[in-house]
Amino acid sequence: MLRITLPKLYPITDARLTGRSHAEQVALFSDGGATFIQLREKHLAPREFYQEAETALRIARGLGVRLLINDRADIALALGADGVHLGQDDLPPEAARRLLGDDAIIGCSTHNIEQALQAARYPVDYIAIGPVFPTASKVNPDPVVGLDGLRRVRDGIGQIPLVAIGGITRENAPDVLDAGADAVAVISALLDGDSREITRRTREFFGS
Ligand code: TZP
Ligand code: MG
Repeated sequence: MLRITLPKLYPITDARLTGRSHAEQVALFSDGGATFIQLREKHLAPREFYQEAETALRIARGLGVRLLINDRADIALALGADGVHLGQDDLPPEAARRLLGDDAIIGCSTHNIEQALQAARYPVDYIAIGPVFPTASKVNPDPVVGLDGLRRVRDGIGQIPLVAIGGITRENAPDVLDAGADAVAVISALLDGDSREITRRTREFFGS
């Protein structure tokens, strides 16, 4: 496992929301200052996602961006991506660690304190908790955990980097960071408007 320091903003791609390729979204997020990005694709067949991710990874490498693949440790391994973000129904983190090795970044998505405490016993580099607030970007989201739930997770998992996700905006991000998140993962608050707008929204999360 790596000891990673997460940047405060962790943008996630969504091709349906924007109609833009994952590669283009990576370039726009990077223009806005992002250095750590997740490719999230819930609709394409694995082969098509693999091909899109290959292009996106080439762009990311040229920009000095670390790129994680949502759900698919196999695609992360085949591409040599920086890591994988695993949900509760994906490969167990120990199995993904065996596949990807010690240098890969493995994140684990959790939706309540019990899952977060369990994830803290796995070989993961960060834990994500959410939805912190209501979200429209996920099908059948779990109940919102709120800032109190986030604080409980922060207190429970020790030093493991914590990513908050779900309904996070530029306006509520400071409260989320105050509640103990090391980073905020964001989809819809970034992927709104034309390409200049996406870059501007990304930059604004960094406070400039
Ligand atoms: N997991 C929990 S909430 C969520 C995921 C993937 C969606 C976050 O998207 P948004 O648009 O930033 O609320
Ligand atoms: Mg998943």
